[in-house]
Amino acid sequence: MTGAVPIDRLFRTAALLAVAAVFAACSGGIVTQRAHLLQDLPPWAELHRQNDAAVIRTAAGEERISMVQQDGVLHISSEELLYTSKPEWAVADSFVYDFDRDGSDEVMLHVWKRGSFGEHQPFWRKPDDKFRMTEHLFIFDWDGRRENPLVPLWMSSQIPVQAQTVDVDDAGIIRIEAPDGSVTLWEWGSWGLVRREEPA
Ligand SMILES: [Ca+2]
Repeated sequence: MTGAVPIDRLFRTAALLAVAAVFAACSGGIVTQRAHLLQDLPPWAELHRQNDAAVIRTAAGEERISMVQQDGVLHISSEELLYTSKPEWAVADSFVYDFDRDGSDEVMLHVWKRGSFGEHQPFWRKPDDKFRMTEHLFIFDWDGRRENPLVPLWMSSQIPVQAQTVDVDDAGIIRIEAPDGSVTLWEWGSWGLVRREEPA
């Protein structure tokens, strides 16, 4: 039987090639979607880079983490990788603060994504709303014991202002600067962020 290839080996080879082709197609699709996501950001959008150590205060104590952010992807680690932001998000910036003043810190992300809503877009919205790049502020509780330690606390739909930069001061006041230089201030209300009047 020299030179003959067993039929089961042919099937295995064909199956492996098929799996490889599907994997290449899928990963290529993800890369392409990601590239289009970043390309479709408005020219004034800024995706900040950071490589910072942070301390998160929880009811059980303090946890030291590192937050590495580059090209719209955020990684949070302690001794091991704990969190990677979703591939369909471009994370512009991230913050740790006790926004709701309950004694435990939250993580807030400034995110670009397609569409104002998540999976459950209201039926009366136009289909093309799903593809428009929109800005969001997402606030998460932190639970380092969970597989995904970011637990959604408040997930905004599209924010009503353009945010080129977002900053948080020592009092937890969120300062959003638009590309035209105009500034709005936001803070935690009874449930979620509310606009704050400019100080006199
Ligand atoms: Ca809190």
